Amino acid sequence: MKIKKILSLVLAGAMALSIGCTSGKQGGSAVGENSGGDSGGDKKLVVGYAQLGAESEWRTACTNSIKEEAEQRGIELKFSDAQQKQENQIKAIRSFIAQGVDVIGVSPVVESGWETVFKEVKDAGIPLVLVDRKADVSEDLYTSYLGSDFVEEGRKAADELAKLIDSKGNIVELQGTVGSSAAVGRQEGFLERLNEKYPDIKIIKSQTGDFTRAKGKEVMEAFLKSDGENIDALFSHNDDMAIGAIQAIEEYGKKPAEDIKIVSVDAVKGAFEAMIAGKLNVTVECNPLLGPQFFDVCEDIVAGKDVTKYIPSEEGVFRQDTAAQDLPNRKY
Ligand code: GZL
Repeated sequence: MKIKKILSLVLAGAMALSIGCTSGKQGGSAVGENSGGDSGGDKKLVVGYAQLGAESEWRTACTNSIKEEAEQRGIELKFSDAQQKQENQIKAIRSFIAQGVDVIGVSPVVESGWETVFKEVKDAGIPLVLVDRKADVSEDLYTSYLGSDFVEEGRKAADELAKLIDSKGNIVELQGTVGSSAAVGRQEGFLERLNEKYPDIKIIKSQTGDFTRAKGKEVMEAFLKSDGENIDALFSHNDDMAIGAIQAIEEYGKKPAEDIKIVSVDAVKGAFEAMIAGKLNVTVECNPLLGPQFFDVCEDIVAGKDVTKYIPSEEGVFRQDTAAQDLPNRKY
């Protein structure tokens, strides 16, 4: 066992050396260090954060919240952007182990494939915090999960869509990243509510747009090509894909939010701008401003305090009729 542990640390050290380092605010695609901590002074908290990518407005807001909060608290943040590739997140986590950080945070890009590396984190005696997205691992491999109830977000979206189409009609669905807890949960909640309450709403097409505007537009174009005259509404797992779909609907010659009703998730600024322009009907909030909660958990763990296993985010629903008065109050 001892040999194994030494070997895994040597391997992790080698990984750390093999990963290029970029520093500063952007994070780059490798392990970087922002200017969170100053050079001297007493031992400061050192946190490694394996972010999954920069695919959406929501993700950018989440990253900014993490970096700004670390800066404000004088925490040394080692940050990596995996560009939506799980292997890059795993490399970053191994690098954090080799650097001996105090706590590791990760937003798992997909739910599966984490058991081995999370065991390495545990063997290294480093607490692990799941942020935003969940991982399919046993609970003893992470200290805490903080993020949204994606299933509830899906339920809310179904109720909002039903109101817009009088509980009947054909809809298309733009799913998020395949295998991600956000997409899995939102689809689960949406279907559960349809089966429970809305038998006359039919999903005629459903496909992933990987949470990006470009892919959302591309998939919506395909939906319109095959079923354009038969679509009453769109459920999009995030605002970025919905904004891409809005462009596709307009280019097709229909009015978004009128001819085709649209409900999406996140409540980023772009969604409020689309609602004010009359092109989006509803967005279900999913709070990305997780920096303060995340570093509260990190500090509590290091101070030896008990932390709860699941820390849910508080979230609402925002509609077209109040978008103009809501927008000035939005923080992301
Ligand atoms: C949700 C988050 C999702 C957002 C998308 O917590 O994981 O990923 O809904 C983002 O915008 O890409």
